[in-house]
Amino acid sequence: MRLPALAAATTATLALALGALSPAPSATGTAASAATAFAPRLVTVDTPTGAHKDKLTALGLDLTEHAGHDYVEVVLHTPADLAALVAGGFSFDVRIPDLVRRGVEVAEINEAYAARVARSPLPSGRDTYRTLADYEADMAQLERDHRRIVKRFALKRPSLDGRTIYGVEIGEDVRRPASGRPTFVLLGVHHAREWPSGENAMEFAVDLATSYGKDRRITRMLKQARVVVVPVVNVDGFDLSRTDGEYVDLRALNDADPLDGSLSILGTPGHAYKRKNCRVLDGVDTPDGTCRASLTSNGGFGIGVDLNRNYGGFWGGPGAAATTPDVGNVEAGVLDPTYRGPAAFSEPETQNIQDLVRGRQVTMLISNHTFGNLILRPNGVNPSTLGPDGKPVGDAPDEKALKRLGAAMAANNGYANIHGWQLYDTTGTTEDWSYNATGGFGYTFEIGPDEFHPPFPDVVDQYGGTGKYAGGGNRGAYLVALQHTIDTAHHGVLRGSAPAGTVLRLRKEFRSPTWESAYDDFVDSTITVPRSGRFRWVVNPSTRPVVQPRTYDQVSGEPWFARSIEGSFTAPGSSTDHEVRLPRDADVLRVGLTWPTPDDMDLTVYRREGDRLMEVGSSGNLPGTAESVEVPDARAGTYVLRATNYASVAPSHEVTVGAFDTVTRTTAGKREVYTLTCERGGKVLHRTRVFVARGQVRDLDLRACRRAG
Ligand code: 0X9
Ligand code: ZN
Repeated sequence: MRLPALAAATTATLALALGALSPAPSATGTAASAATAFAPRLVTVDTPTGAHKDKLTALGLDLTEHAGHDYVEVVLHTPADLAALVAGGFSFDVRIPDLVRRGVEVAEINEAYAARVARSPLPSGRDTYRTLADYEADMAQLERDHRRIVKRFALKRPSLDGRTIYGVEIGEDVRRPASGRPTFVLLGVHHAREWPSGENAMEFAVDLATSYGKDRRITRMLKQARVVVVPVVNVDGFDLSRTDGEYVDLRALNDADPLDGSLSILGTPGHAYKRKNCRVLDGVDTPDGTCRASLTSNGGFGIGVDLNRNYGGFWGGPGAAATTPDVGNVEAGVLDPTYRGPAAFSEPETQNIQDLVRGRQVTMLISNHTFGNLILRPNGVNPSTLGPDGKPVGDAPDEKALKRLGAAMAANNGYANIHGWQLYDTTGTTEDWSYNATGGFGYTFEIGPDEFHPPFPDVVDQYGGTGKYAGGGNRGAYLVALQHTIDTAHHGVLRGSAPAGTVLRLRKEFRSPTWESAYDDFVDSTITVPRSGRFRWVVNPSTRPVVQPRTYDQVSGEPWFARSIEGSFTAPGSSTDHEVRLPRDADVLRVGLTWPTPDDMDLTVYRREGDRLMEVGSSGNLPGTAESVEVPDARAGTYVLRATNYASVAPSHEVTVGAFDTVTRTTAGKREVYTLTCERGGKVLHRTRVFVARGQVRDLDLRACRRAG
């Protein structure tokens, strides 16, 4: 492992960090604040019911994707975070008590690993995490070593701190036009602290480049597709996290501390656990470096826009914080970990990916994150959620195929193949936009079991797979994704003949729905007809998933069974159970809880199964809001309705029950077409409309292009 030079600049950063910790540090004052400093920690919060999860989400804490049916892991950055959790009445276990110290341990493990192995089994042989400079150097080197198949390129917009963001394009004869070959986009590090997400993407790029010509399967696929890898989307955030991560580690290793160990334990790990980008003020490009200098009380954690809530897909909906905090949210607003930004695509980093995806036929996309060992597919919100059009969002129209491909990838890395919303709702994520705007399949990978940036050997294991998954891993999963990229059973094919050298352009303009309104969007990609005069263009379907017909169930009329039960005073912290017998199966069972005071009660609904109670729904709104639970497909039997006094002085409460039938409805849906133009020297020679469905091959008659030319 390489140690960074501890230069004057680093000492200045340390002084800044200290300044943030105690405004006027004197020698003794600093020692005192260091001794009492709050160590950021990872805790496992008990969430035995859905109501607990709702309440936890409303606290605006830094929830991780690592969660199960009865727990969620949460990073506590500040004493205020801890206080909010305690005040919320949550019980929790501390999993990593001090993330700064854990950083030291990880550094030591990495150092030992690097000393032990000359070369790791990774395609690059690397034995420690790349810095941003390493990524840039490696991409440049990969191009130098493999000029026929690797092209490095700069994304359209620089980062807020003025950095150029690079990616690599890989494929046979990459310097020639792609001539109708589809693209697989592989992304890393939307979230600054999620280092393995960049490593896995970069290693796959190295793997493809070095396997071409040696591995038959890879060589064949690189003849038919292009792979675009952007290993670090959030370059500013990553650089802060990566350098502070290392720096904190060194500070705590006393012998490497530039200030002699006297200041070795700080209250925050600097930016090591930063998540968002470097936007300090909405819409304002502050001077480069402002982000690093702006250490807030929680180590810079609050600064920035969450890039994975800033995309246009359902932007502004559930699971993303707005600029103004909701009532009752402790940290929501611009400081929230899921701050969505002031508008869809307000950030240069998301605009870059939008440009990339709309300018090619991206038939497959994976955005890598850490952690949780998950493969997540669209949509990001529960299908029963009422969407922007007032109707349930429903499943993605390609749900069956998305699930099947997820399973094929999961067979390689052993991850759980689930819907994005199964852990918590999100809107404005990468794949919710890319899938709904283009029809190209999109997934989030949550790499690794339990840490944002674990010891490096874990990266090696995740990439290549271990145990049952040895020889598979993320490498195997990405290869399945690449196979899907070229599998025309899932895409459209346009083919025909046109004069060699003609530019064919496929364009579609549309309004992409956000949660509140819609914005102008488009896709626009071109090919140049090859010398043979024959073209074959693999494309996404012309109709977007988001406008396809979708089926949902709607409650019809009055309840055929209704009950209202009065409950008496229930002491704080305790609960009262009420029972009802549902005489026959109901399409929907609705249960409500109200009480006369503006404080907090919760509702959990159970079905009696023998002598066990199975939870079938729960509701935990903020104080002053009534609770309601909807149980779909409720079978006849006994239901227990539990009213819990969370923090209420109410002398009584009322539980209502209603059973309803539903009718299945289908939205109208739309059929969309592309506009295809033939162009020469920028002049449009011919224009036609093209409809193409998944799996459809369209023979196009472009003789008109010839005549006009
Ligand atoms: O919250 C996120 O952005 C992702 N998890 S992370 O811990 N890496 O931050 C998950 C995004 C996709 N997940 C869902 N759609 N639920
Ligand atoms: Zn993430």
